[in-house]
Amino acid sequence: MTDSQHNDVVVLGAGVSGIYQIKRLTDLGLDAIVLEADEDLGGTWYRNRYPGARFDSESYTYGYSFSKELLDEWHWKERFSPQPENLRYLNYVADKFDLRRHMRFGARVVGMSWDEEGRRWHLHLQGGETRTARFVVTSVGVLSIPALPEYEGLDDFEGDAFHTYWWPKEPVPLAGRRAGVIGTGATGIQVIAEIAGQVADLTVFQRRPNWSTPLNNAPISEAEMDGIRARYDEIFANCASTAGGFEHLADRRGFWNVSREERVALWDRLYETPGFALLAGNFPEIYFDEAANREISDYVADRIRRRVNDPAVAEKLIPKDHGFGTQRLPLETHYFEAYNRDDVHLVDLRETPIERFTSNGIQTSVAHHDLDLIVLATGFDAITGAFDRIRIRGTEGRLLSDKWRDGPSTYLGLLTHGFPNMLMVAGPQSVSGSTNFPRAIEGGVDWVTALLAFAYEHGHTRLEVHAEAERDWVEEVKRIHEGLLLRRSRGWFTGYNANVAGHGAGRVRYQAYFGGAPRYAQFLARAAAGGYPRIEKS
Ligand code: NA7
Repeated sequence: MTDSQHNDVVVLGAGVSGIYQIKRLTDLGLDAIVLEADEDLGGTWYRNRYPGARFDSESYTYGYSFSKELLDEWHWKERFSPQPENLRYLNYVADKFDLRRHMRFGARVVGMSWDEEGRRWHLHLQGGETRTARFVVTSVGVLSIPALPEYEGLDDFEGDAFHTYWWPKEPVPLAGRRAGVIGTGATGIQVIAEIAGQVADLTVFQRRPNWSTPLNNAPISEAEMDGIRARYDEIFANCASTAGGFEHLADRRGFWNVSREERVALWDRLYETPGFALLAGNFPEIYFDEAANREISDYVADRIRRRVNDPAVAEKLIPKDHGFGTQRLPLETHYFEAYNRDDVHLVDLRETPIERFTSNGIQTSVAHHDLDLIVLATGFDAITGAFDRIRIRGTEGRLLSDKWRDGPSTYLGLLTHGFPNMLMVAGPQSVSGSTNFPRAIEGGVDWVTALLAFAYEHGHTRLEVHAEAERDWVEEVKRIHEGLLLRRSRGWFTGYNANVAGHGAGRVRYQAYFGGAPRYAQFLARAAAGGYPRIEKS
């Protein structure tokens, strides 16, 4: 045991949000430190090194907006930048602003308990070290706890097997190998499209297909980048004005006010437009009107049929259990064409389930698939998983994981009653999980920073949100959720992952706020106005 060290603020996690949070706190002159469990910074972009990992957000909408100098210096090389470049970017930011000196790596916080008398948090690190902090800001990520499937014999497999999140730093040989991919979410779809043709043979084990539309990636030349730099103010203003935090503007003509031909003309154009165009540039009715949603779903299904040669395979790739845009939409590059290759095979796990892993492959109910490499793209214990991994004890010794057993309960995703002085950036029930991540976390970090500045200015050493304010927010989260077709979907947005105990049982966890970025920003502004009236301060 080493002696306890104290800071004004401890930030948990050095990913996209932790990096910006420490910048703002140290600019304020607070004594703040980031504790990061990994051996370096970057979070999602440090971890996810699997082939094909890249942004689905336009790169220039993903970068930080806080520094004009940074915006002027950085050249995004591709419209949707790949993982190695994204990690370089985050390192560049940390080095440019000299933030590493405020970060400690290999520092995993496993417990945190509130000391009412001392008005501080006691933090317990793996290895026995303890520290204290007046305030703790969690920036632990929404997709930072991978979920492994519970197949029999998982450990018997003697080839290489990796969850995509834990993909090794050293290159994994692909040429000449027989690969299997389990999972067809955003990650699986990126991996499959990337390694098809690189490996000798690829078998995709699909439980449920996802809707997916073309990414339409392209390089960004120097001249284009100059144009983007000149437009940054407009780009960020556009992002702030749209529900998803992207530049794509929804079509407000009214789904039923235009003819079917006009709708299809729009969709034809959006299908060829980069990024989430077909999702975010569409008629808002597709999110809540069943008939509208059916029509766009049929349109995207036809697109899939046109791209996949074998009609039986095409049908298996078309979701039948959820409509377009009601789960997180994966974006793809020649994904559907991969299935036209002789060396790519689709196994439908609903027809022929996996029975077990063997020493040299996967046994389904009808066949054994010989494999050298298995890619587990099986998703995450999303949004609340990272909180559950820390034993967080609030007032009266109550555990946060007990409070949130049936789903999180927060005020704006930023605070939770009974856990004073704990602030969450990208917390559950914020828009961070449901919109363009950096755009959302900048708003969250700025809000948290302003609250802390307010507290220090007024000499407050204890901040706790009123229970009633939290109830009101949870009601808002539920009300928005229930008005959308996504309420019936089974993706991580709504808290489902059958690999996480209790999260696949058909019970919705209101984990994210789907009211959109502008509405959320209004709530943030109102919450701060008049000196944070719904937060008890002393
Ligand atoms: P997702 O979107 O949660 O996808 C996980 C996929 O893995 C999904 O297709 C699952 O099928 C499948 N899965 C999970 N467990 C199993 C088992 N046991 N057997 C077969 N298939 C399984 O995670 P991603 O990593 O793709 O994406 C997460 C986010 O990262 C993404 O949205 C981006 O924001 C970045 P299911 O649908 O449950 O039937």
